[in-house]
Formats: sequence, structure tokens, C-alpha cells
Amino acid sequence: MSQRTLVLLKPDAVRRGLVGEIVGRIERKADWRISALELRHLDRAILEQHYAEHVGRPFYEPLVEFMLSGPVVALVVDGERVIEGVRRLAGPTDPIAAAPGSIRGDFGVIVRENLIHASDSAESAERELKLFFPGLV
Ligand code: D4T
Repeated sequence: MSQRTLVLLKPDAVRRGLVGEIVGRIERKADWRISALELRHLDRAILEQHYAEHVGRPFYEPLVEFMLSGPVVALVVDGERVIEGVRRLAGPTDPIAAAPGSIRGDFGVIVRENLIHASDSAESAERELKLFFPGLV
């Protein structure tokens, strides 16, 4: 089943020069295609919508500050079961719990700076793609 997902390489990934490494892992999955890719500075308004489910939680403000601390790389990826697939490549939220071989497991230590965001369901993907790439058909 071909799907489309929204991926963000977070400011830590960009700062640490891991964009090529992470994009390479996505590109090497057979038949997945990158249909948009852009270096971007986010603002509070878009983050408030993106992380709406977390507004008011203790980690929300530090998370937003982190996401504003430098540019991100936003990508749209298309392909077979890509929503579940990129989540599996990323590994679970906590990088110490993430298996070696996953992006978070290989490169991350703390939960906030966990390198990558990927839509977690078809509904999230639809909402997030509209938010980050409103012009994309
Ligand atoms: P994202 O949404 O960035 O792909 O991450 P996850 O889907 O894996 O995890 P999430 O929505 O639960 O968390 C979003 C974002 O908040 C940071 N975070 C999370 C944090 O700093 N402290 C915390 O306790 C949690 C749960 C990390 C990812």
C-alpha cells in the first residue's frame, strides 16, 4: 500500500551533520521516494499546531525551544508502508531504549533531542503534510 509521510530532521540532526546519513537510510529503502525536501526555520505558530497534543505538558516549552534552536530539514516521503516504515527506521521516542541500528538508537541519547520526527498514522500524516507542505499535491 503506497503512502505518504512527513519527516522532520530535528535541529540536533542538522547541527551534528547527520542529514546525509539519515536521508541516506530513507533513500536506501527500495522504492521509497523523496518528493519534497527543504531546510527550514520553524516558528512557534507551526510548532503549536504540530505538537498540539503536548501543549501544557512539562516538556512542551523545552521541546519548542529546542525545535526553534536551529533549522530543521522537512521531507515528504512516498512509498510502500512508508508511515510505519520510517517510524521503524527511527526507533522509539527514547533513544536509549531504541535498538542499535535504528536512527535514534545509533545517534541519540536524550528524549528531547531524538533527531527525527515521522508521522505516526495515516491521520497524522494527512494533518502534518497539510501543515508543513500545504501546496503539495
Ligand atoms: P515525534 O512526534 O517528534 O516524532 O516523537 P514521537 O512521536 O516519537 O514522540 P512524542 O510524540 O511522544 O513526543 C514528541 C516529542 O517530544 C519530545 N519529548 C517527548 C520530550 O522532550 N519529553 C518527553 O517526556 C516526551 C514523551 C520528544 C519528541
